[in-house]
Amino acid sequence: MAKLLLVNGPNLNLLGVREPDTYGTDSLDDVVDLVRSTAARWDMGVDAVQSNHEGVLIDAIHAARGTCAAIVINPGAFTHTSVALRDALTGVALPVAEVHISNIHRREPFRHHSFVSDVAELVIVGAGLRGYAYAVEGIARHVQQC
Ligand code: CA2
Repeated sequence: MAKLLLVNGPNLNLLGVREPDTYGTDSLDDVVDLVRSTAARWDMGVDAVQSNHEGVLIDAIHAARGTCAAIVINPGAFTHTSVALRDALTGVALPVAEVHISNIHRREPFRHHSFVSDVAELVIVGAGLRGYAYAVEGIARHVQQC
C-alpha cells in the first residue's frame, strides 16, 4: 500500500489546548485520525510526525524518500523562515501538499510568505482542520492521476 508522510511543525502539538478561535478545538490526534481515514479512502497508509525541532522534521522528510509517495505538510512557523525545510522537500522530490489551518494571508504580514508554497503541488489555507482532508484528497488524486 502506498503511503503519505504527514508532517506537522512546531507548536501544532498544542492543537485543541490553546487558541481555539484560530486553530479550533480538535487535537493533533484528531488531525492524524482524519488524515488516516481520508487516506484510507484512497488506499493509502500514513506515517505521521510532529516535532518542534527543524532537524527532526528534515530527517523525517529524508526518510520518506523511497518509502512514501507524497508529503502532506503543515510546517507551522517554519513555513515563513526555513530554507532548510524547503531544501529537504525539493531534495526528496516527492509531491507536496501544504496545509495551513488559518488563512495566513489574512494574518500578520510576516505570515504571508511561504518558503514551501512554490514547491508544493497544492496549497490549502483557511479551511480549518478539514483542510488536511482536502490536502490528502488533492495529493492522492495527483499521485493516482485521477
Ligand atoms: O495556520 C496554520 O496552520 C499555521 O501553520 C499555524 C502556525 C503558524 O505559525 C503559521 O503561521 C500558520 C502556528 C501553529 C501553532 O499552533 C498552535 C495551536 C494551538 C495553540 C497554540 C499554537
